[in-house]
Amino acid sequence: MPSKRLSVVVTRRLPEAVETRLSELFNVTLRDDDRPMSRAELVEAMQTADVLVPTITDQIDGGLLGQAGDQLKLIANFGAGFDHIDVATARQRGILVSNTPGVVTEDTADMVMALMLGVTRRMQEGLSVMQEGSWEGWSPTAFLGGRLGGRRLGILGMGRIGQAVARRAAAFGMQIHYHNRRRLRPEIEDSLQATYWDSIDQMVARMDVVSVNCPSTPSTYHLLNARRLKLMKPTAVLINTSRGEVVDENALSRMLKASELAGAGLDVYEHGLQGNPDLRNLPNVVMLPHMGSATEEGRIEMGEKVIINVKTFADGHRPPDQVLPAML
Ligand code: 8YV
Repeated sequence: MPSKRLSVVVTRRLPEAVETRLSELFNVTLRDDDRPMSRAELVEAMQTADVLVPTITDQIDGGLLGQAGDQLKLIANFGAGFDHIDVATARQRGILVSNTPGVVTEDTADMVMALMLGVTRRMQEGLSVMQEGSWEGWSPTAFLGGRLGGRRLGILGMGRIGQAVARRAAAFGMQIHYHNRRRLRPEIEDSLQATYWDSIDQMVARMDVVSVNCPSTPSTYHLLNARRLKLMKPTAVLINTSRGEVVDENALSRMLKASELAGAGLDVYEHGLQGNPDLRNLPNVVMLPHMGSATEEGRIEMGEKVIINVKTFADGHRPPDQVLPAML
């Protein structure tokens, strides 16, 4: 006799193909609209579902996990980062957590390059002039930016995304430097022609562009704090496509306003959905609404990863992308 189909609650609208396949395989509850679930809705979901499929917009903290029903056995996150889930508490309660690594790598790295070019080639200013209709025509000295080729790029966090950024930046002629918790194996370092810095302080002080590509964990909170940001060259540019919490956003915005940093390209924010209002009107800042991994292909692949994780679990095995508290 076939065993009971797992009950799966998905907290946001997902691409249609993903929702269809989930519905074929499991007893799925999908959203009618795409607004994030309220806390009360999340509690209800966690009291009824065997598997919860949340996204970054759901804060799955200890308080919420404490209200989960005994039937909840897997949180299969739709996304690579899992800093919004209290994985340690989930583990204590016997709830597995999985994520979708790998599928956001190339798209996020593309966006890092887009932001780097956006800032160094002054695209924000160019766009504004065209949108306002105030362009006065070509001039030999108008909108002069800087060339990426020859600049030193310091990558903070040399995991999958950091390495994908390094490959792209090398093709633009940049010199690749990095800091990572663990130094890369020599053959990978060689293939990326990347120079390792043990000291973040020393690295950031010498870079023309710094790209944040590490996850948000208790140990990376404000990794770029006011003191470290001040070590950067006034001509340097900061790119953050990781998590807002890694950078002290107030300190960054003060420095950008005071021209103590040349510019920033930001896809993620420490303070709220709209981003820091102080940053919004600065011409040397390119701000995007967390679009780094937002491609049709990437979202489908994320969904496929979620399906594999849930199906493998339903078949009695550990999900291939299970995450553990020790990974933080
Ligand atoms: C996703 C991300 O869009 O995967 C991640 O960790 O930051 C994003 O690019 C988001 O998390 C989906 O939940």
